Amino acid sequence: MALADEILRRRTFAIISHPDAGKTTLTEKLLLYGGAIQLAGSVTSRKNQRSATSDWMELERQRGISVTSTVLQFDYAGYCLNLLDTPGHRDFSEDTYRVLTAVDSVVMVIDAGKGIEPQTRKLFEICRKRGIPIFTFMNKLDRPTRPPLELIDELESVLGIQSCPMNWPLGTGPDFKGVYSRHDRQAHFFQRSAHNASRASLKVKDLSDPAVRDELDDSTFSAVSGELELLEAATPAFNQSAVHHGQLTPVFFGSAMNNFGVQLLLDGFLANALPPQPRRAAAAPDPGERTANPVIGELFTVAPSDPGFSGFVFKIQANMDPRHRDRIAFVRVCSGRFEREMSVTIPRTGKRIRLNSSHKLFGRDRETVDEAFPGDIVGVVGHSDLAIGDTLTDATTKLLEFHELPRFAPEVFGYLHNDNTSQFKRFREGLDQLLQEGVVQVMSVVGSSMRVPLLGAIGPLQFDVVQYRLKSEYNAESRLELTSWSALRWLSGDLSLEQAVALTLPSGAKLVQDQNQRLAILFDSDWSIRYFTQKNPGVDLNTETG
Ligand SMILES: Nc1nc2c(ncn2[C@@H]2O[C@H](COP(=O)(O)OP(=O)(O)OP(=O)(O)O)[C@@H](O)[C@H]2O)c(=O)[nH]1
Ligand SMILES: [Mg+2]
Repeated sequence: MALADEILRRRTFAIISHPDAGKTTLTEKLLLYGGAIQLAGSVTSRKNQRSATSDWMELERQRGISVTSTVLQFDYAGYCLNLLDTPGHRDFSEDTYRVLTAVDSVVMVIDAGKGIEPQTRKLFEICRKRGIPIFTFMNKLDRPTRPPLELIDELESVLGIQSCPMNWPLGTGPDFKGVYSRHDRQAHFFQRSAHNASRASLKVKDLSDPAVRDELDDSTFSAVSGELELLEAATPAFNQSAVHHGQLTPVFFGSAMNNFGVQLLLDGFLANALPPQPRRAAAAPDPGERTANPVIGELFTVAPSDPGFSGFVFKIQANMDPRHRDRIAFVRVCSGRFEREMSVTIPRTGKRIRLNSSHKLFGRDRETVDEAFPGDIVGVVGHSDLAIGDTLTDATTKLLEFHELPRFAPEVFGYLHNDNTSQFKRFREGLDQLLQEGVVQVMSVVGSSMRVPLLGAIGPLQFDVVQYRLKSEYNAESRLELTSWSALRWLSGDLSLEQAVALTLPSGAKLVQDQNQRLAILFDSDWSIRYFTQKNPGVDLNTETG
């Protein structure tokens, strides 16, 4: 197939939301349609020990939450989908943000019983900044929900995005009878299937059909009719271009757990989502001439159809498969054709490496891939010099870099002790790996001779993951000593170490250097940050670093 055709059939998207809205459950059901898994695993069912394909990590299975994002690639109806299930918990949001740099659209899941929750709002804002098209799935219609019109209204009043309901619920909770598709005026009736695990069968009718009328009690019928009338008058007409620009979100209702409304979502998504999009890049400086601000010159556009290969690493994960115990760099292909054994340059180091082990990913499973195309996420194994944020280019592509991945300021800090010195080597090796994955950040206090690593995280669950993985993957015990610092602010790159040491710090604040030697200050309160700003006018404090 020609490069252009391969690009056209790709759809790369993430599923995002507040914790527990049903992302992993929806992911499982979407896989069913691709025939990618025989029987979708139920996230909570312990009875038959079937577990979700995308929550592969032991810790995720134990706690029933997603800790890390997962890539699943599968074919459906002639399309090649790269689906990324993300963790909803705020503590893992950096991983989710990185995923958002690698996709072309998102499906935002909302628990219809709760409406828009804080983490959904935050993730939505990131998507909006990036202009990513957003599709909305109102989930858990099998349970009592907020009034559907209120849910729609909230999209506009809380998120500020216009919405177009593609279908509409016929009752909710115990009275949930199905959904009505507005564009083709068809009713899809809800039927629970055995174990909620196989395809729910659908009967399709017309809403004016007496057969529909008979399914609904009087009050549901009149409520739905009224709501539909109101929608016609009050919501904008469907406009694909507005969807593509992230200004209008198509809304689908259903129940992921019961596999209801999932196919309508998938088909509506495929009919309206964009294929891989062009990306912005900058010329790469010589490795020896890098400064704190690596972006040089004007940004330019890299189109997927550009013949030269380019891509970037947005995630690193080790030990996904206990049988291999290796490290996978997740590469989003941006342009050209990716080939299994190709040689690529890493502009950050100037090094050329030959890729000898490249995989298509499906949760923790992998399969050797011979070629891949823009939009694909490829797992590259066995190159310890690849870091998160690295660009890869082939010899025919001019040296360029994608500057997609900022680091966020950690908000909890702790010293991680290794009390058992006989385990030190394993402890260090494990910690170095987790740092490369960006699970936590490490910093050192300027002028201190303390050897115990000082770690920073967005939230305390990240520390749990570090300690759990050190134990389970590296057999190293650790002890966390939390500190009272609660904020880190990076200083601007042009400040020298001498100048930074001379700054007036409030008591309790400390000057540190992060793993890239960038200077930052740790504070223990907002008050302390304000005090610093007053005492050091003209010194910028940054919550993100490039
Ligand atoms: N009643 C009902 N429960 C659902 C539905 N979809 C998901 N759930 C339940 O909601 C809970 C959370 O589901 P997950 O799919 O793990 O949620 P998640 O969004 O992936 O959560 P995190 O990854 O931890 O952010 C589980 O107990 C699911 O069984 C649904 O349609 N109806
Ligand atoms: Mg999940």
